[in-house]
Order: sequence, then structure tokens, then C-alpha cells
Amino acid sequence: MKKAVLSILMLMLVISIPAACSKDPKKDDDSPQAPAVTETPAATPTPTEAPEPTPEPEIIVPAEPFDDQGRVIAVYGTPVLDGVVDDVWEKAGTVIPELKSSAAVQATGEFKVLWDEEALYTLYIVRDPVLNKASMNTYEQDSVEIFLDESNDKAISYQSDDVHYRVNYENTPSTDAGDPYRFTSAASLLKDESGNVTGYIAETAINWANPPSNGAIMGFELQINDANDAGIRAGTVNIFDGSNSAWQNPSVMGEVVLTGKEVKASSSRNTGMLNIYIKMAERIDPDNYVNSDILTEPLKNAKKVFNDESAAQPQIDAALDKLKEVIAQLNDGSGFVSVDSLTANEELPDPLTFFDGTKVASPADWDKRADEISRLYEYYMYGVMPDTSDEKVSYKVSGNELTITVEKRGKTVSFPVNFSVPDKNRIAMPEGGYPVLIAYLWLTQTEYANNKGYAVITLNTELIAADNWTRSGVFYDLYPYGDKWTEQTGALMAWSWGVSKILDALEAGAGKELNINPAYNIMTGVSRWGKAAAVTGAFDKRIKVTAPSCSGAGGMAMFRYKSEGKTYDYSSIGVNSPYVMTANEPLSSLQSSSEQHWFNDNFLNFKNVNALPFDQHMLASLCAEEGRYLFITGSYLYEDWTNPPAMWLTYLAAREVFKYLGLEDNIGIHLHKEGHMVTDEDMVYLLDFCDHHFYGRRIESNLDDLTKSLFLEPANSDPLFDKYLKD
Ligand SMILES: [Ca+2]
Ligand SMILES: [Ca+2]
Ligand SMILES: [Ca+2]
Repeated sequence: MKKAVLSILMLMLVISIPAACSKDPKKDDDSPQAPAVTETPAATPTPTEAPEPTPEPEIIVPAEPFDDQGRVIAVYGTPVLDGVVDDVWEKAGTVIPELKSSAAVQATGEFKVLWDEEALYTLYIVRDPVLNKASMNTYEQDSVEIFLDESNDKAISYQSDDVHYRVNYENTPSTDAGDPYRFTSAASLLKDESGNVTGYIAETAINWANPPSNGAIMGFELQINDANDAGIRAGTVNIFDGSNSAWQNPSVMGEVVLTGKEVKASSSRNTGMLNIYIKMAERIDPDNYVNSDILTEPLKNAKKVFNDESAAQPQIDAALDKLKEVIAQLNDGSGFVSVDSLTANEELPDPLTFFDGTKVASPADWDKRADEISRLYEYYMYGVMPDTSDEKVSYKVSGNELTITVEKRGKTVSFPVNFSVPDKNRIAMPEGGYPVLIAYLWLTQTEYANNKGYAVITLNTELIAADNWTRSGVFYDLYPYGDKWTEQTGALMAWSWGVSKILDALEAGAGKELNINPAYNIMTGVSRWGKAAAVTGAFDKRIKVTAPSCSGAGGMAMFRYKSEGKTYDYSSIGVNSPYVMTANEPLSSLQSSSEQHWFNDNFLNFKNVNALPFDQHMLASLCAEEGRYLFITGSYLYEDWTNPPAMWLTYLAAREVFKYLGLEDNIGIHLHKEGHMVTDEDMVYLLDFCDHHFYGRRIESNLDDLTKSLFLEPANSDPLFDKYLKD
């Protein structure tokens, strides 16, 4: 019996794995669904229907939904993942989730939980009069979620054992944290007698990382996302998490206790992970690797062991280890090792030491090292800036719009940008034209900048690369996102390409026409566009001043520096009680389905920030060059997610490289009191900084302020900060 169930489960794994691989988002919508989703073998049973009479009914007494500690009880049993409620679910208690985040929520549900040696299984029966999946944000679609803290250590941010998955009513899965291959699902629609859709059923499985035994307790939460007919999430329904923060904070989950396994029930063979890796290996395109033949034998052996009923656990584990080993050794010809082969290091990597351990010995060496850092970022994180040497860039000016046209190998794309130039009759124009602030999206202080003698150009990034998984926009029209790392450019890098085209157009004559001097440019943006601004300045050496604002993780915040849970003294900015930092944006959030398109595929393989072969002071140091500047801004208050102390650390550590090159004055930081934005105060400092460095003008601001922060105060001291403050 177990064998039959397992083989059906395996079949389901085969069917749903392509959809489960969120790394290929293009396929998400079109991938074939498990047949059970739309064509259930029989009329979809619902739990309220009376069971069909059977000749010898087995009497099953369902478990209680909760134990006396309030934990959800998972009962031992193996369902088939097909979107149909199997008999085995009757063993499990029915959990009725009662925490609704909003009165507008119409969905109600029932959950059941089972487990065996392979996986944790959940059944969701959701009643929902309106099913909608129009939103680009998967969590805003009608869908169900599972959160699991397998080691139950209740960390306040996602660690490698914490996972968070989702599946919508059409069985499209998405992963916010964890290995997408570990999650499988099936879904089917609930209909009333007239055939009207009244809700849906979802069955999911999470394969264990570490197979548990009876009595195991884990962090656990289930959630329904209820979309309204406008495609917006009306709210959520949860068992435990009334704060709606389990997606970023595993410690708010409730718990599940695993029960009911009979001691002699099984031989405890766990082939789940082996199966997952076999499927993964089978999906690898041999053309993408120069040594793909190393996979052949280990894969053959793994399949043999998997199909051999008599294979013991050590043999299964050995086959899995070997398969993992060769997958990690696959060589894509980049000269870089796979993410799994990188050595984890808690220490900040040294910008002045090459990847192979050689020290940078001279400023000329630094140029080579900077080149290496750029290539590390292109390979492991942001994706490649493509070779643009055969592009032809032209432009047209009309009103306040500059339309830029890029032609490459017979393909042509165009996009407009808006500009605003100071009035020549009021504001003296420097020789060569006005300096220009280029901002992603918009700039609140455009009038102020114009009055100070700065032109402003704004770029709508959505035209360059859509801010979602579709990999669409004019950039991807010219450089389609592919399977090979050399064909993968994340959205932040794609947006940067857009800025480079603005500079190309200005240099090609638009600058002269508009009274703009393209050599005197400043690049800025806020939040995700702050991350992008940092990338732009790092990769286009024509950017004179790089000014990323509130950029946080993936931007100017050091990955390896966590400030959450730490206490800060902010009394000098009028905050009286100690300021306790809440969650910083974790790696898993950048890798989630709503943000992963900012990066390439390799970046999604990092499970731990310590494995990154760089940290963000190295991105910052790519601006360290004669005549180039870095001006970091951020916010002290209510910006815990962007991790301001980690941005201060990035400043301190990057300053070492600037110092090494004799350019200490070319880097500054200004953290304002509050606001996820470029504030007026930031802009005064920024333009004074530029006036001073560009033209040697007399300015009001004290530029020494740009070397200071509240994190210098004794109560906020940290040995890591101090290390950079010694001299
Ligand atoms: Ca089923
Ligand atoms: Ca955990
Ligand atoms: Ca709904």
C-alpha cells in the first residue's frame, strides 16, 4: 500500500516540479498544471458531504486539532497529492483558522496536517466566493501559504532551516524562503451543484531537510491569502500569527507536533531528497557546462539506488551526497566556482585582497581587483552588463522629453526620459553646460536643484525592465533573459543600462542641445532604485557622483552586519527611549518571488550571506576612482528594514579603499532622521558636496558632517565600527 502511494506521490513530484522551479519565472503562468487541478477524477468531494457507504468502513477517529499546549497536531499518514481529499486525511484533526487580518476577508478555511518520513503534508479547504490571481505579487493572489521553522529555534529572521511557500488556487507555486524543489502541491476547484466555483482545495508537501521522529515540535503557520475581485489582497486568515509578520519573522509562528507513528510502522527509508536531486540533475542542460559528463555516472547510480527497494539509508545518503557533489562541480566556463562550493566566511571580505588570496600591492593592482569585484558581482548577484559596443544610440528632443533610440543588430528600441534644465537667464551656466542629476523615477527637489544650477533627468525604470518576474521591457527586448549566466541580467543592472543610454545620448549631442554637461552627472534613486543607483555607479565609470538613498540590503547595507535586536541611543535626534532595531531585510526576502528578478539565477542559490564572496563595501568601493564620488544616504528612524548601521559600516569599510587611493574626501554619508526618501536636507548636502568638488564653490554645509553618524556615539559603539575608526 505504502509503495503504491509513494509511486503516485513521485508521479506528482514529476508533474509539479517544473512549475515549482521559481527560478524560471517565464514559465510560471504557462507551465502545465498537474492534471488533477482541472480534471479531478470524480466530482470533487468536500468535507461536508456524507462519505459514500463502503462494504467494510474503517472507523477512523480524527485527532484533536490542537494539543493541550495549543500546538497543531500532525498525525502520521501519507496522502496522495492530487487535489482530492483522500481517506487518510480523516485521521487528522480539523483546524479552523480564526485570525482574519481584515473585516473585508471573505475566505474561510479548514486545514489538516499529516506527516511521514518523507514530508510534512497539509490540506487546505478554502471557501471563497471570489477567486482572483491577477496580481503580479503572488501573495496578493487567492492562495494558501505554509511557514515552517524546522529546527524550531524561533529566530527573528529567516535562517537556512526556515521555509515559506505558497500555492494559488490554480496550483502555481511560489517560494519566499527555502529550496523550491522541496515544495510540491496539487490544487482543485470546489464547485456547488450548479457548477459555480465556491473555493478550492490545495494539498502540499514539504520534504524534510532532517527526517523527524514522533514527538518532534516545529515552528509552524498556515495562511490563506484572500484576493478581492480587483486583484488586491483583502487580507489573510491565519492560525497563530495575528501580526501578519511570519513572512519575515519565524519567531511569530505557532507550533506543530508530530504524532501517531507506530514504532514498527516502517523501515524509515528516506528517499525524498534523493528524488528531488535526481529531478534537479535531469533538468540540467548539458550544453550549459563544459564538464557535464561528470553528472552521468552519479545520476545513473542515484536512480538505481532510488528504485532499489532493498537499498539501505547509508547507500541512499551516499548516492545523494555524490550527486550533490558533482552538481556543485559543474563548470559553466565562467572561471568561478558554483555557489555551493564557496567557502563561508563570517568576516567581511577584504576589498584589497584578490579572490585567490593575493594582496593588492599598488593602485594599479586595485584596477585589476576592481575588475575582479565587478565580475564577481556580475556572476553571483546582479547579472551581466552586456557588451554594448555594437549598439547605435540616437535621440530626439521634444518639449521636456528626450527620446532615446537604441539599435542593435537590426533590432530597435526606444524609450523617453524627462528633463528639466535651469533657466539660462536666471542661473549662470558653467562652461560646457549644467551638471545633471539623473534620478530613477522622479526627484522631489527638482525645482531646488534647478535653482542651484543642476539639470534633472528622470527615468521610468518600468520601461527599461518591468519590476516583476516577466523579464520584459526594452532592455530584455535587446538582451533576452536566458538559461546561461552570460544571458542573465537582473533588473537592477538592466535599469543601469538605461542610465548608460542617457549618458550615451547626452554625449552624442543631446547634452549640447539641452545645455547639459554629461561629464558632471549625479546618479540617485531611493529604496530598490537606491540599490540600482549603487549598481549604476559601480558599473558605469562615467557616473561622477553615485548617491544611493535608503538602499538597504542588496544596496549599501552590509549583508554580514545584522542590527536587528540591538539597542541604539538616538537621544541626540530627539528619541528619548532606547531605540530597539526590528527586522533587517534578510537574504531570503531579496530571493523571494517579489524581489528575485532584481538579480540573476546564481544569487538565488545562496543560502547564507557568509558564503557571498563579497560584501557591499566592495560594491561601494567600485566608485573609488580619481574624479568619482560616492555619497550614501539613509535614515535612522523606522528604516530598520534598510539596516542603517550596516550602511554606516559599508561607508567605513569602503572608505579604506578610497583612503588607499588617496581619495578619502571622495566618499561621504548622510543619514537623515526619518523618511524613506531623498529629503531636502540630503539634497542640500549632496549639491553642496558637488558644488565643492565640481567647481570649488563656497558652500554653507560643513562637509565634515558627511564623515559622521550617531553610530559614533559611545553608547552605539561596535568593535566592527571601531576597527575602521582607529587611525
Ligand atoms: Ca489527495
Ligand atoms: Ca529556524
Ligand atoms: Ca478571494
